[in-house]
Amino acid sequence: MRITGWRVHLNSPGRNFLTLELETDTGLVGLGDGTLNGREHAVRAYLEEHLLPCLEGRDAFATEDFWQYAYRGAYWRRGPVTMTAIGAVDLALWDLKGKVLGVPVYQLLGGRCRQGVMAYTHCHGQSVPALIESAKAKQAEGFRALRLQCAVPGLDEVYGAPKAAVYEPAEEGALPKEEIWDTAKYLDFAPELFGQARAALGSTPHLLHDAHHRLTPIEAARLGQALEPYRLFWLEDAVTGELQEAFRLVRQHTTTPLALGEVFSTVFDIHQLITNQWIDYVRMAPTHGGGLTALRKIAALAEPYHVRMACHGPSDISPIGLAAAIHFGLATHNAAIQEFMGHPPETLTVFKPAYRFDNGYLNPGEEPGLGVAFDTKAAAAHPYRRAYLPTARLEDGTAWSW
Ligand code: EZ4
Ligand code: CO
Repeated sequence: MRITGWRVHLNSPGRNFLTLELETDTGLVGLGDGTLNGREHAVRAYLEEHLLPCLEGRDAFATEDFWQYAYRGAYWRRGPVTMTAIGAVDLALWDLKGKVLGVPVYQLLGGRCRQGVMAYTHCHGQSVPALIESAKAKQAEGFRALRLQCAVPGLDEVYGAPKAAVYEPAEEGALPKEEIWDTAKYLDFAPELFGQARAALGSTPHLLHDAHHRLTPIEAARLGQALEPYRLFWLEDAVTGELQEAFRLVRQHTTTPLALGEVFSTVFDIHQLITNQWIDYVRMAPTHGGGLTALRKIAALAEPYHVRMACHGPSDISPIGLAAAIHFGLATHNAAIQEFMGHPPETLTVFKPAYRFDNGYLNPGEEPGLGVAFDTKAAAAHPYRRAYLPTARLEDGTAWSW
């Protein structure tokens, strides 16, 4: 099976997605996800101008050789744009391998090692009672694991708790929105929030929380300690991950499990965190971490250290990327949980996934390949619209991490 051509689609069915179609001499087409929220054109250009022209005529079965060629051959290594472009091709190649062999991708990755991949979903509210109501509604849909994000008293709008009914981080508009952040207000409120939530929801559901890169290590340590009585499944992105050894300090002070890595691109962003056992969960997704080829190796490194995989799965990973994560989660022994926000109805008029959520678990389905159909005509009806993720500033105007 040889690669004969490609098409890159940048569309906005509900939100922006970058989708790769890789054509072969068999007539089969492989699908990859290259969506990098707010930076879609950078990946598109990387694919169209730099990576795809090198693939004409290559063996589409040679996933490992492709990955090594694309990574080593770039000379300029790593980074989210490069690794998302490599990931898009890698996913399309795994999709093709499954399609030509007639098996779902999870069978190529080692086969099923659990009945389904436990999903967690997003719950948010402008007040604690509203948040608890949202959590109960998600429990009624079958979710056993809930990410709780709440408005912080005294702050206008914070990450994960939008005033709008639907959480969609990227906003269309001329320039990125600026949110005002105050760590002291947040740290005072977060333990109270989880105290009330645990009391209202009982001991059964797994509760998760995302601090979204806003704390210093000592602040994260304090938060982790304060949340210990409420038995979180994890505290995510407590500190930005650029400095891996920052987590040594957090780890020394708290038994709250720690998750990190949705913005990471390669194993070199996370290897010290894994081998020092400074975190418990790796949040890298196939889409942004260089594809399934790369993620399998990270999982293999993490396994003996008791670190587990938990792929990022917001709406800004397309159903193709999410399907890859679900196949990976089903076949990887040290995969723990999968983020599952779902996608807006408009998105699902273009992408038709075979994966299903049922009674708290995700299954990828038995379609050959990744199991997602992509309707190019329907996609073309939704042209790309520039959108940005927000930014953050402290109350005195200091630029901060969003
Ligand atoms: O803010 O994907 O855990 N999930 C998250 C996401 C991110 C968005 C950014 O594009 O943190 O909601
Ligand atoms: Co996150």
